[in-house]
Amino acid sequence: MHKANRAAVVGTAAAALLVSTFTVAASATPENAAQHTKPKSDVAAKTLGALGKRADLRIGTAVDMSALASDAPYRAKAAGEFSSVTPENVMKWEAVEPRRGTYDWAAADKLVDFAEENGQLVRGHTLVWHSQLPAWLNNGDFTADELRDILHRHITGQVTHFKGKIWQWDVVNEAFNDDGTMRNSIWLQKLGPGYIADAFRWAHQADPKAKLFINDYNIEGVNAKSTALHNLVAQLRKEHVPVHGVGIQGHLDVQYSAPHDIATNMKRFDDLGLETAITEADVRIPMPVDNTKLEAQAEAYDVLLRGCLLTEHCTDFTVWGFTDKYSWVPGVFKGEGAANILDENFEAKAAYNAMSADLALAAGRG
Ligand code: 9MR
Repeated sequence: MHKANRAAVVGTAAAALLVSTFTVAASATPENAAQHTKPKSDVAAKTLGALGKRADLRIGTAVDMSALASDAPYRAKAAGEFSSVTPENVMKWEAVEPRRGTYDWAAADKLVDFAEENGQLVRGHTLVWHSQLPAWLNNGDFTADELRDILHRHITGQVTHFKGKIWQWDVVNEAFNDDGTMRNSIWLQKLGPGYIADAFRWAHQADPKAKLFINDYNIEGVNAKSTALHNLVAQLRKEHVPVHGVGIQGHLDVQYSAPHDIATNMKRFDDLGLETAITEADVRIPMPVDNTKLEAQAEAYDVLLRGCLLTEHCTDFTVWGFTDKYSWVPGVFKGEGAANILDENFEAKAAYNAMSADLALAAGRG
């Protein structure tokens, strides 16, 4: 189906779904709330990945490599449910170059092989970030020239190692503060804002076919941060810097309202000729979980997915882990958790069913 048709269809269908979700959330007893989210059996039989393909959309997950190695049901779901994967941690700089000049690609290569075995595409995550840098780099006290050379070699080395195997790279991650100013990272401090254009140029030289993304959180709706990012990518495009896409992470919390203007925001990037993707969706819940919170969570996933389906060049929707059994959330947000679409026993939650229903509506027409 042409994606413009997909958007028109989803606009109507998802709006109806959203209204019914609101109605249920407002008036429901736990029993009928659960009933509402039961998908029709033909939809339940299909994986998110399969439904997504019919809507011209890859549905991905971040993968935790220790869980993949030790937990057979986890491995089966990761292999069967999704059509793309992102390494949650193993392609980060501290993992791939723990000592200066000593590279360790083993874990990342394992994920790339896993994806190939299962017919999945890979999102590379991430080349330039302020976090999860190796200690030798953080403590190195390098001059600007040295640091520029180190960054150049890192990007060239990593992108070359995976050349031809990575669909989309998160080249630059989390470069902005929420107020729209640039994050005062080691890169900005020592290299100035030009490090972003350099990073894209170097990545493109190393693998001209990979799609190159800039990725961030709290940019789902129209706000100071997403506007600053929009201004930056518009400028980069004008200068013919090879930036191809914008990744919207999508880390939400049921305590805050879902970003209902996400489609308006994503369209701004689409209008610049860029691809977009939801790259790290999860929706955390203040514990304990109850059905009202699960419905609110389903609605937030629905808003994110609908934003993507309504945007012509939104190419993929990735959840940041798929089961509550493994998640970064409880370790970082005290008293919160259950942020994923399957529970700890890999059972579908309302959020999974909402995604499934959205994709079925988008896929079934046109
Ligand atoms: O999920 C990742 C977690 O296991 C790591 O400890 C953490 C370290 O900062 O990074 C998490 O993933 C982050 C991602 O790479 C970038 N966006 C925010 C994600 C959640 O913190």
